[in-house]
Amino acid sequence: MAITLKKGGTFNLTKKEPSLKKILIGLGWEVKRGNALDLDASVFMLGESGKLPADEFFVFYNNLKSPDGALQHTGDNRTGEGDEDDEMILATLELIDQRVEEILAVFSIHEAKNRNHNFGLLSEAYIRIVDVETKREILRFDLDEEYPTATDMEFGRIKRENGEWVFIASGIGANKGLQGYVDMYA
Ligand SMILES: [Ca+2]
Ligand SMILES: [Ca+2]
Repeated sequence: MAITLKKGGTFNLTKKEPSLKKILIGLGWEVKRGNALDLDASVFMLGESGKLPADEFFVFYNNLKSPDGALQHTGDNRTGEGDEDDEMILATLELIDQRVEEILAVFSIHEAKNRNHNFGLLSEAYIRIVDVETKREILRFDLDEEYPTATDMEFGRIKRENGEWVFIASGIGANKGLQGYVDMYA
C-alpha cells in the first residue's frame, strides 16, 4: 500500500525502500470545469548553499534534463486532462550530482498574473513517487487544502539527510511565479 502523506509529512525513501534506484515523480491535477490554465511542474536541484550548482540544474519544460543525467522531465502538459500523471520527472538516484542536497518540485501556473489564474481553479492536485522498476506507488501527497490566492507552490522536496533521501510534503503556496523561484535559487 502506498503511503499517503499530509502536508508537512516526511518519508525516508532510502530507509523504507532500500532497493529503490529510479523513481518517477508524478504530478497531476485537474482544472475546474469551465476554466483553462496551464500548470507547469519544475524541479530545482539545490546545493548546500541553497542555490543551483549551475543554471542547468533547474529542470523544466525548456530544460528537460539535468547535467548529471539524473533527472529527466518528460515534457509539458497544457491541459491536465486525464487521471494519470500530467507531468513527470524521472530520477535515477545514484546519478544525482554529489553537490545536490535538495530537490524541489514546484508547480506554477503559466502567466498566472496576466490571465488572473490561481490554485483555486485547480482540483485533485497531487504529487506521488513511483518505483520505476516495479511500477509500485510508494507515496503520494494530495493537496487537500484550497489555495485560492496562490499562483505557484513548492509542492514537495526530496532532501539528502546523512546520505539518505527523505521526501517532505511541503505544500507551500506562494505568488512569486516561476521566475521568482529562479531568482531565489539561481
Ligand atoms: Ca504545463
Ligand atoms: Ca489530470
